[in-house]
Amino acid sequence: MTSTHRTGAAPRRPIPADIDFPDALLEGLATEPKRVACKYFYDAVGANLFQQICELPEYYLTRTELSLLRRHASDFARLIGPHAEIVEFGAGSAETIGILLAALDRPRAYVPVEISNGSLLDLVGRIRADHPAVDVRPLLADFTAPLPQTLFSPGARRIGFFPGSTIGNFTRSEARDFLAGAARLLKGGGLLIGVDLVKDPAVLHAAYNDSAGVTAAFNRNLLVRANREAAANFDLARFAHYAPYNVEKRRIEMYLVSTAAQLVRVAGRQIAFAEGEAIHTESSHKYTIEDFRSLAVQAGFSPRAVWTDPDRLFSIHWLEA
Ligand code: AVJ
Repeated sequence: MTSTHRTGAAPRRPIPADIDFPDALLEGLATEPKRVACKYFYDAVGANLFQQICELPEYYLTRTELSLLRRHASDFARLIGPHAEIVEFGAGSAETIGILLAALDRPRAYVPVEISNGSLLDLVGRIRADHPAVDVRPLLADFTAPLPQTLFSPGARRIGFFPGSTIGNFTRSEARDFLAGAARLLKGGGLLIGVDLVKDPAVLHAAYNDSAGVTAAFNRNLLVRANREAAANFDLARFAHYAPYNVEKRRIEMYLVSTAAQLVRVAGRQIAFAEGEAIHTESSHKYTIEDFRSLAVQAGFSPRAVWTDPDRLFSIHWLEA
């Protein structure tokens, strides 16, 4: 429901993740090394598994961010000011945005930008019920595409909200590009963003290799989804969840590793896997506070306040645009 904003480019309607999955899957499996974009994790089952991940004892991200949001809500309200219009990049949880909306002084509008129709409708229903005074304007779009300035009412204070360390799914240069676009969109306002921090690799490793196996199920659900939606016949028992921490790139990398030489049918094609060959399914980059602030400067923001927990697990940054 939005069009791109690049001058000279023809307006393009975003393709919901639900529709282009089989094509994207085939394309990713034809590349070397094989990969599938992490946005395809979030079908209904995957969204539910992610909820379960957020409640795992090892997965500190969500719980630490929620406690930071609660603890510092009045700081955010003071910095953001009255009558703000909030655009959220990706439809997060109603609980997370709810903390912010409840703390703000008469927020005028809330614009969740999300590519999955189901998640968007869910979120919108809950926010309209809980915050009847806020004008909720959902946008079914890929938040990585340039968003139109007309998202906001003329003269409104523009605030971006990007929680959950979703920015970690971008490489550093993709993150810089995304932030540069956000800085242009939010000019005169700012961005409140949650960023996971570099820490003891053992803590990071445990967060993506939980003992209950929920993250493994979340990763393998991509294959379940392929079997259902892309006429595939992946044998789940022959793909291992592998999620090491890459120290040099400061990121968790998730893979599905073929434990045997095998042929898999996907949308009418035969895809060959060598024994030990992997599909790269996600990267989750970690930052130091200084590192992230300098990235924000490169993108054209002025980093102001930053909040972190006593164990320095997670950070929330206020960047002025
Ligand atoms: C939602 C992208 C922040 O990278 O930690 C959780 C997704 N992947 N466990 C993350 C995820 C495996 C999560 N983000």
